[in-house]
Amino acid sequence: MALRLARSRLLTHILRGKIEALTTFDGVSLPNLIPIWFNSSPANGNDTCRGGSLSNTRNFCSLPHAGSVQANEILTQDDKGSISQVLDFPGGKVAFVAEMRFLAESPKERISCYRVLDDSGQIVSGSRFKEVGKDLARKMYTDMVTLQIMDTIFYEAQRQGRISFYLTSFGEEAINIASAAALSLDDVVLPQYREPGVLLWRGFTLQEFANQCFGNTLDYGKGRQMPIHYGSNRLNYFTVSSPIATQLPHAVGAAYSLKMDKKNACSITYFGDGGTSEGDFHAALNFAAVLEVPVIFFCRNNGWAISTPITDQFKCDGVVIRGQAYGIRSIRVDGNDALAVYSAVHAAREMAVSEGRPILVEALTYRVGHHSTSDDSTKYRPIDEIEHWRIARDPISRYRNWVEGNGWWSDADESELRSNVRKELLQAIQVAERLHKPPLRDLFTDVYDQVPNNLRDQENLLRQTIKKHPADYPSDIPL
Ligand SMILES: Cc1ncc(C[n+]2csc(CCOP(=O)(O)OP(=O)(O)O)c2C)c(N)n1
Ligand SMILES: [Mg+2]
Repeated sequence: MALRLARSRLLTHILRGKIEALTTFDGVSLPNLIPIWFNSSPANGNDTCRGGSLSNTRNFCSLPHAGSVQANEILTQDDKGSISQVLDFPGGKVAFVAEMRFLAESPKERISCYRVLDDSGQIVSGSRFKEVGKDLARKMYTDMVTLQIMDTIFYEAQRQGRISFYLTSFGEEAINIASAAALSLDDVVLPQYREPGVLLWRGFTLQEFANQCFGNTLDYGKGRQMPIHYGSNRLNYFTVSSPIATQLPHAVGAAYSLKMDKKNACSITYFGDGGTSEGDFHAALNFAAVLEVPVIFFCRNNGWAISTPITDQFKCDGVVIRGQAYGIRSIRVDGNDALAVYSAVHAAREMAVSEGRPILVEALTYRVGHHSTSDDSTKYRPIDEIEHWRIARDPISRYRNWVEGNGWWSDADESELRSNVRKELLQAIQVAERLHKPPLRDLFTDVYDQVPNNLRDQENLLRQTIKKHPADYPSDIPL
């Protein structure tokens, strides 16, 4: 290959005069002027073209022989007038260099993190952000507190054995509410499971949350999902996906459909740091970049995937850096700063919708609660670490300081809000608990238009078993 390059350099010098007359040097390539062979020998007819995705690129892979990759080398002239060699390669020109240079495994400095509010809730001087007026600010604060109270009470209800499972968003209230506030209702949400605040923001009532957690007749999923697997057609919110990262490719598909229908909307998908270890994360980012679809990938990097810390999960600088690798515009943001999250998602949405492009947002935060009610996180992480984030980095009190500083919130507002939400939620739980469960038959419907024989057989078997052991059958599920 070195020989071929040297020979082609000689050739280019000979042809320089002619080339300069023909080349505009402003990005116009000269496809067939100075072809060179590189990469592999054309002699081996069995070789396949490297990189299947390139095989349909004309002039690049010399099909049907597919023995080598043919590239076109052209001349260009830099600002100082010296001649350098560049390769006109699909995706843009690549400069040749004499020096053998490996890309470093990581940049010298970690990618910085955008924030608007400092730890005490003061605006950081020089910060640029999207203005939040009084009504919006109060609603954001109200919903952050509501989410926290909802988590506390449902968590207790699980501990009392009234619901089977629960999962809190403690510490991630700003991510939930501020990102939701920056979206439009037409935007399609594909959540993981730690984002009920997005649904709350969109108008899901405490009664609707309670109906789902208790799996009663008013639960939209008809009691067939575990608690916290909320979903709402009305609010453009896909049902929560617990198999990690499956929602990411779905979000790309949803965005592609929005693009084809020329809708003024995007899709947004939420996922944790753990989700980035799934193949679906990589496939989704790549598809989104190549298809140029309006999707926001919102990663809640909360440091832990159940008991796996991020240091056991990836070696690179978090998640944001991977956006660039896939050709996606990306930002890292302080996930405990509601104003920063709001501004970043607002800007991300603008770009996604108006330019038809994917955006990756990595929010740095911390999962203050246990992973779920099936977990005890003190077994694998220091209590000091949890307490530091719970107290010193709490997103709600930080944001409250800012809202209060503007004169938009008071102690009286605070106690009224807390007592109202508590009352409303306890009432919702009582109602939800008293309602019947969906009938047994619902277990077998809604997947197929006609219930197939194998499911009918299962239903019959179940009914026979219940007849044999009536005492073991829960009395609140109608037969
Ligand atoms: C495909 C798959 N693998 C494993 C699990 C078990 N699992 C449930 S939650 C979870 C951790 C996910 O962590 P992360 O994505 O960081 O979200 P977080 O819980 O921190 O919000 C795992 C491994 C699963 N649900 N699905
Ligand atoms: Mg996590």
